[in-house]
Amino acid sequence: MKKLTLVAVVVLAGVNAFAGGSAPEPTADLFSVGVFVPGVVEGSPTYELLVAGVERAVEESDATFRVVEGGFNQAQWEQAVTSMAASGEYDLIVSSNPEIPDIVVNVLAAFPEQHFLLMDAYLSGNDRVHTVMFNQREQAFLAGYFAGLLDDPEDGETRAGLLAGQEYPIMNSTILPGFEFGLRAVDPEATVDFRVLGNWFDAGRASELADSMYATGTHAILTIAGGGNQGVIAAARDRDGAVIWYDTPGLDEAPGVVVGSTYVELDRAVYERTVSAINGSLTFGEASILGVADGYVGFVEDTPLYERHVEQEVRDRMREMVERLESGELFLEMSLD
Ligand code: RBF
Repeated sequence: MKKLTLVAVVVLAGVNAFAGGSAPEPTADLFSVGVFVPGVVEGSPTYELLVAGVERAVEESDATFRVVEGGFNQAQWEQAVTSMAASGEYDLIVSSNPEIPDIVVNVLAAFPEQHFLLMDAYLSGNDRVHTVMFNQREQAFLAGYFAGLLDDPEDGETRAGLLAGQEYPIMNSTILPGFEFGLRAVDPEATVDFRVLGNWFDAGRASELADSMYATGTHAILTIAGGGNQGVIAAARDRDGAVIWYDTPGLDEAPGVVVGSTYVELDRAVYERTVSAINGSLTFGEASILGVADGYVGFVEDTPLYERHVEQEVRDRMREMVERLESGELFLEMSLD
């Protein structure tokens, strides 16, 4: 993520807020955007995309924004969002994660005028809320298919790992099954070694878990664990394993170690919608789901590191599969819980 010029201000115990970019302090005249990050930005690809997209929208418009990090104590999030709404400071509060709609509905009961734009979330028909969900079944499927192609058929069984920061409905109903489905598209007998870190920050523990996965026959691990992702990279270096990145194009994270990456253009989606909200043209009450055929989800192919570290045959088979999704010939339905 591009580093912002940040001014730290503590607004709530355990919750950090900072004013972003070159934008001045919010004033009554300018459209004001508050970004609530359910966690911390650094180390979480999905939140890096969120802040980058809003920042770009605000920079290009006459608007201001402030980022509030909710931290890792999820029990504090509702209070933090309530405080943001109660301040009356924000024309729009932007946030991201599948659990946020429940919090927002509670906050709206007390502050019914507040408008919200929620990414990586789904809530239809609430006239204060616009949501965008990404097709994580397709995204995880691509990661799983790639993991399967990487596995050497000479090894016998096909096995790949998935490390999640925590278990949550979309992880269990969509991401894990999508990953497994992709893996089994290569080898119907393949198995997933699914592990849960229990938080979104502990790189030391993530490294231990990844180490035990690599030691027991897993060659590639898809890591969706926030700050824990760095621990997976460390274990992969020790064990000569492979890492698959998820939301941001991740091959640069550790060249030759992170060998594959899916991407989601959450930054573009939130940019477009924040601009619409500033212009007064965003439709609240609307909920969309964007996938590969819409151009918002994909697999990173267009980079020299991919060509350098992944065999031509694997790249060709990946291209064929991505094309099937892009053309709509193959579509994997996203379940919503
Ligand atoms: N993903 C992260 O990368 N970092 C986080 O701190 C984080 N916290 C989450 C907290 C909750 C309660 C839930 C449901 C999901 C969280 N995610 C987090 C996962 C995120 O929403 C998304 O599914 C993944 O980042 C994959 O796109």
